[in-house]
Amino acid sequence: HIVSVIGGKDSQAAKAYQSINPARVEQVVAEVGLADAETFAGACRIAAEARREWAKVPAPVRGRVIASIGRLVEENAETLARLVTEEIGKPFAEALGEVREIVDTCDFFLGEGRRLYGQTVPSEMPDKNLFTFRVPVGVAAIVTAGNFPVAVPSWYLVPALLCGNAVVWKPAEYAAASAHALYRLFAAAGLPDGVLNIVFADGAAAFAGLDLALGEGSVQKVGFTGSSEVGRKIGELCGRHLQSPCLELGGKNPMVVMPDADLDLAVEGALFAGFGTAGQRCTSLGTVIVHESIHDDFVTRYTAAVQNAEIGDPAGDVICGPLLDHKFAERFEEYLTWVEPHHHVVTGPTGQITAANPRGEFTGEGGLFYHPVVVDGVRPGDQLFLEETFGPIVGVTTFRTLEEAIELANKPGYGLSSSIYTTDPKSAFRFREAVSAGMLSVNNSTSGAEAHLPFGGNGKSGNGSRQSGMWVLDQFTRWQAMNWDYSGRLQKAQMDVAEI
Ligand code: UN1
Repeated sequence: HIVSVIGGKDSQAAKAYQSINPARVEQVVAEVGLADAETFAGACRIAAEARREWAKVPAPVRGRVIASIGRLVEENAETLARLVTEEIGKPFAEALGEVREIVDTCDFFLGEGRRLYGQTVPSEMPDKNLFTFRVPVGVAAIVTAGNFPVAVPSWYLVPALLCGNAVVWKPAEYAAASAHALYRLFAAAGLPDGVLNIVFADGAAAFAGLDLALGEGSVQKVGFTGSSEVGRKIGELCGRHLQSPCLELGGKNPMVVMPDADLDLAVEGALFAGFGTAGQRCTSLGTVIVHESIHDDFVTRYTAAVQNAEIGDPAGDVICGPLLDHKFAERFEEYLTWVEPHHHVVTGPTGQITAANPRGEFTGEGGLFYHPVVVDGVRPGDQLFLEETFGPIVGVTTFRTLEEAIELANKPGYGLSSSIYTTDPKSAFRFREAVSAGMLSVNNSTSGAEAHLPFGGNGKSGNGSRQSGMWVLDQFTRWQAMNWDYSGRLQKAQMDVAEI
């Protein structure tokens, strides 16, 4: 049984929720107490108190706390990864990779505690110095999805804390046990009470609580990772309170396969990006845009690879586990209705897998497992081409020229990740220049971004904010400019221009 922890204390719950194991839906992983809107706003008030002392702790000392978090996560990596696998059905190897991503993030930011550089800037007047300082924003409210229940939250939590902010974190309910375990590791690293608070709440309560907190002025930054639809609502809410959130939303990530590509490599990349994490990464592959001259060859090889992919118990060595939760399974059923008569499902049956697979090795009875689906013949106007389908389904379409491929890649209007397979640097660089995506890979899949590069998207994938690496510092600090005049007289900028 787990509940919100606010100011270091377990908090009262307003409502009960059960987090289940999607590979065995009968198994309850955690009974979760959900908070109401007032409790959420109360947590923000407590954070607003706690952040004052935390901001005074020297940044290098905060960096040492981040180092301890990294160490604790590393020491508990297998246990945490096992819990992630149990709670959201992520294959164990991927879950371990996700935990590794937290350690990478801590590695990066522990040193940032000794940098957090400001600047000295020349003045237009003599005997005057100009400086800039990074100032913590205050309280960050972080709302995260459960497909990366520990790594993606850490992308916010670690830099926010390092920069001297307090945090109220609302994880996804269906990943509550993983989130709570991560919270405990953060707390054990020596964060003062109230600096990091975890609040379990349903979307409506969190939204209302956030509205209250923004109105009261106890939250200065909102970070949200989740669907484009909810992101839009968060953006509107923040806009009303004159705040600009950090939004990391969905993706319809394209992979362009040029005629000169290494096809085996492209097939392997499309398999991992399309069906790893059961297609439930924001960076998962949406559509393969393959040159018409190699289309048949690609589809034959890709179909074979997908049909041979291991699906089943995520604790084992599989590529594709179950969907995250009942809600996601229901939505995926709806996405499957987007398959149109002119499409060609090349992989066989679609829908939930209820019995042993054709090879009789299926280890997932009683879970939210779905057949991986490859749909050929998708056209630019199709819903399947245009919208994110968080789940194991990949579309295939063809092109004639690189410019046409780029147009197809940009058409859905998302802009998170993208990829091109080619042996010609000219094609790769032209694609880089023209693709509207925050991230692109050359000869690698759309997923698997590293923790020290900017992560984020354009268009429906976000508001241009970037996470990870040094770029995220601009989310959790504000620039403060200072001028110091030691001339002993009032020098007026723009008016007292120095003569030469
Ligand atoms: C997400 O799905 O929200 O690049 C993030 C990747 C991972 C992160 C995915 N490192 O696929």
